[in-house]
Amino acid sequence: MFTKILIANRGEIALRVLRACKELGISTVAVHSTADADAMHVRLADESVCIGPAPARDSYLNIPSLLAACEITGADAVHPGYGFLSENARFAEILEAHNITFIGPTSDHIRIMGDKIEAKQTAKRLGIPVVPGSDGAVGPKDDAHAIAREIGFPVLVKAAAGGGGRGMKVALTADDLDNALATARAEAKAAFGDDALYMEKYLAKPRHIEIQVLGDGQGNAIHLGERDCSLQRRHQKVLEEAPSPCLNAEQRSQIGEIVADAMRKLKYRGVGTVEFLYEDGEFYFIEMNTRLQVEHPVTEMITGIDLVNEQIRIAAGGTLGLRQEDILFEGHAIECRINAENPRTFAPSPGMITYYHPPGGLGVRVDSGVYQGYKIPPYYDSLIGKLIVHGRNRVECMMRLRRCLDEFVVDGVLTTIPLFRDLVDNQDIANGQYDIHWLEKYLAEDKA
Ligand code: MV4
Repeated sequence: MFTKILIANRGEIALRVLRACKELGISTVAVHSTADADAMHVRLADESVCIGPAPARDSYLNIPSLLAACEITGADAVHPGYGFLSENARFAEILEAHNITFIGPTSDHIRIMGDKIEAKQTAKRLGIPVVPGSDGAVGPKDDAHAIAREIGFPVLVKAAAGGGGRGMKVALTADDLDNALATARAEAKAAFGDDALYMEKYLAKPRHIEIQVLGDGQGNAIHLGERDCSLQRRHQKVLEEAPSPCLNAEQRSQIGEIVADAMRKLKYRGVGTVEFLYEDGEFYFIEMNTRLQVEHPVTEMITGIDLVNEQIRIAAGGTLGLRQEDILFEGHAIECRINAENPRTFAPSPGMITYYHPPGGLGVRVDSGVYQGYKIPPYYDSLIGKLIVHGRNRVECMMRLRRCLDEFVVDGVLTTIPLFRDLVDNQDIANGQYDIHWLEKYLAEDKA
């Protein structure tokens, strides 16, 4: 096992990882920018190192600085959290070259899944159902119109280097196709320096359902069920739940087994998430994330499994101790992302938290790095915490969530808490009847 882990992140996820390290008896090193000297992750870690100025590219994304911090403190492993360098294959390689363990998958697996065309071809080869589309990239010399006719309109043009919704263009009919391709190519070139494109059948009203997997890199892998993450705004998840209101146990185990089997063949190591669009009872692979995700706690709440503990044990060479039949799904969990933002305009609202009172009680978890008197810096994303609520069933979970939202006080900055108070009283949400476009429509109507 490791003796000292450096946590290459900040905020609530740095605390989440710290807690897992403490329970394993592993020393911790926090890193921070000059803007984060007063952050909670710095206070709770055994040691801390300032790695640069406020802008993330000079600190949390600064690989030489992070290497120096490992060297100075003698850390033998790095946990990247999510975002920042968590899906940077080069970072994983550099650490390994310095005999420091990257707590995550192999750099090869990170690289494959980072290229959306390669990811999709790999998924398909491993038996995962994918969205019908071009088999690989659509080059400038290919007959894009013939491919699109084969797929059937509307088609969606996507960037190989994209993901998270960037560089996508819909072509409703053949008349739109040249335009969609040209715009997508120009945007992809500018944003990623890679203009490789592919095409897919456009699914009009799907849900976003993702499967959590855990593998040990030695051919053992299990699934931990799904999360429904359909409630998004501008490709940012807002509320996530597990299980999905639209799946039964049989559907869960069917898609879960397909994904777990694929991960066994791939010899995948660590935690991963396989993302699907789900429409009319069918699953369609879109992407795979090779990191711990923001919304991992809803899975932890219904399975009782500590995903960060598993990540660390597996990175240290441990085998998967859990068998698929050991995984039992109990009750229902919902996560609300609490952002320091105006709940109507979503404009960031940094500043001092003058009063802070989180909810508590049975089935309630608050993952947050803030405290009363903490000054939220303006340089990073606006997530200040997550409220995760568990109940024996979805109805109990929703009632408990409503109670928790009433209890939650964050003064001094604006937060998205009022939005969640509205959502828990909405009939569609109560019924679990929503798709990936529901929230944007709701927000557009609400403003009228
Ligand atoms: C799609 C799609 C419809 N059809 N692919 C957006 C982010 C990226 N991960 C994939 N995305 C989509 N891919 C096909 N073939 C619609 C979306 C999409 C979306 C997906 C998940 C959650 C929210 C979304 C919001 C808009 C569009």
